[in-house]
Amino acid sequence: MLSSCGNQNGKSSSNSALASNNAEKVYVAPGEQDEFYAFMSGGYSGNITVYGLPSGRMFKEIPVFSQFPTSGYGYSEETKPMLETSFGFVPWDDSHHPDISQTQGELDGRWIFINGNNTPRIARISLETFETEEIIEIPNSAGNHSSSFITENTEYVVAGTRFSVPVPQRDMPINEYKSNFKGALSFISVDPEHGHLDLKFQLMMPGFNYDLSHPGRDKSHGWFFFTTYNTEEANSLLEVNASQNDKDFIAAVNWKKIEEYVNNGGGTMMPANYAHNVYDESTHTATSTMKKEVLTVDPLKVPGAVYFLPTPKSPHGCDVDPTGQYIIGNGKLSADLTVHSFDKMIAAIEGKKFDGEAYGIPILKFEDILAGVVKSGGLGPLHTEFDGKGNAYTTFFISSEVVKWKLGTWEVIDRKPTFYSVGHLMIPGGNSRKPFGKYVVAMNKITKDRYLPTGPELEHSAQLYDITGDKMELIYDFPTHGEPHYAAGIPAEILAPKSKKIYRLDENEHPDAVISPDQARVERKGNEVHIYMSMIRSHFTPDNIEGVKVGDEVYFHITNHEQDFDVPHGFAMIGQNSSELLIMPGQTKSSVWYPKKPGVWPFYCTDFCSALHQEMQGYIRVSPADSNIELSWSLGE
Ligand code: K7E
Ligand code: CUA
Repeated sequence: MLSSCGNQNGKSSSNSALASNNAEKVYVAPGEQDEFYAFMSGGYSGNITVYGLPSGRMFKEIPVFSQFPTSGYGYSEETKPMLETSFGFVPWDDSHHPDISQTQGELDGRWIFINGNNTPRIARISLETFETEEIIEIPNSAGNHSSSFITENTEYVVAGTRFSVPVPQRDMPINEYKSNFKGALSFISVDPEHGHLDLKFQLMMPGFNYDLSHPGRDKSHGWFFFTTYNTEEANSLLEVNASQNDKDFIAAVNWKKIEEYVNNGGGTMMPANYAHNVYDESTHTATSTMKKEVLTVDPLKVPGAVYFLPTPKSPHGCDVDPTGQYIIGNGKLSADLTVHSFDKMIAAIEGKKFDGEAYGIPILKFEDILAGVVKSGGLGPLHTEFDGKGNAYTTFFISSEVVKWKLGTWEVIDRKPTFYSVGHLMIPGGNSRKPFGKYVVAMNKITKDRYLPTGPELEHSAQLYDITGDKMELIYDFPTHGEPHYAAGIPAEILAPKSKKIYRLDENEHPDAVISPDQARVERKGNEVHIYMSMIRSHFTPDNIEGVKVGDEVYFHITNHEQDFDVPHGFAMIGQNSSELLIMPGQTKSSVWYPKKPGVWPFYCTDFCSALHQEMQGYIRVSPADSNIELSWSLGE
């Protein structure tokens, strides 16, 4: 018996990465810190989770598109506007692709962006506070999947529609899809100082499915590349009908050219309706505005701006190497990887060597632009990342492996199994000019026997490989939350020093803040009762309130007076149809409560904040609707 140490799956230690030097590679001793942050998309959790590498320890879940009772995000009065859309309040989304802001093609660590795939949105998250600061809805889109990827100076965050739709939306027969639906590619400008988002223009492309995208960089900066599938424009049974064409396209978009066209007054303003939600850090409050128009661009009006690169076969990932020379299309129904050459693409465009057109957009000749083919021997290639040392790493979903190959020679150098069915992979900085090629994280769709069973559903599994040598070494497995699709990693030394520790009370501009305890008060305006409260270890001011009546609408506005790092307080009220509030030092948050029954009802702090945390509590007396008990409040009386 070789497997003698209780391993029920009969795996020997050799394929379980138990070599002691591998254990040392992921061991971050107590009190030590990780070398990298990894931001994992949450998929159907709608959020982002933050991990350390190499330890695989989870540090935080950042709420983005989903209500999050742990902090009160999306429940507090201040953050509810973040989740407003043209469809009303949408407290959930499906987030796939985080991307960290860049300056000159290198990670600058100011913001991270992520897409909402379902109700098309793009979010910007501060990497100082790890809070979602802005969400913009994307009109004329559906299945916002080829998003959110940024250009190399964070000029734009780019979003492409996976599902083409009627533009403008209208009631029409589904089977008239072909040549009537449109695919919008949206370019959202990012204010260089504050990061504010503005939908600058939408390119109205033929009605294909725009699956993934990546920016050109360095020499190809100014271009953006989008994979397409369903160039057949099928509207039913796509698994068959969208797999007819031998080749689909990568759309190459010269956004600099379109920007110039738009800056010179080009494009057509079109009525639209989409939400733009902005969180203000000094008032700790978000506002939601509905935008009423969007600038659209017809690609045929800007000659030389858009070309199609034929790419076999229903490509998924669309990745650009750190030099900007190679554009890799991962045909998910193909065994080989297709690599296009940027230089050859430019030469073919200049030589006007076209192979026909689609809806007026020139198609380049496959042979003219091909840099090479990677004969991988794998099945189901999805996504590629780069180590900055001339190597690329591609995931294969069907054959469950990561394949390492060499840019330029296209030879396969190494392949390692993943357990199981890998989607994206991530090398910190792997989507920039300067990757940090020490680790690759494979994000797997299926977990099966990797962890103790937890009923029918297991958390997805990430696997960490050391890529410093010629051969990849699997060194660790760790569970992830939701369904990470893509992730973004960054050296800790870029982010950790600027991480915010407290909100300064003297900078708190929340209109309902209580800056000193003597401002604490309770006010009645008709049937609205506003409780302006402060909190500090270990009491609320006030903690006894009387004169509230059944039928009132009670607003708590609570300011945390702590000015020490990592001392939040929580607030929870019995029977409140909302979550707690977790309030950071110096911050103000509000929530609403509808008292339904007469009685004396307690509230308390939810975060164990001091030895006397259990004493941090109070009472509200609720009287019948017709009571004439005066409003009063007190502390220590
Ligand atoms: Cu391949 Cu949404 Cu980027 Cu999942 S996507 S894996
Ligand atoms: Cu404040 Cu517990």
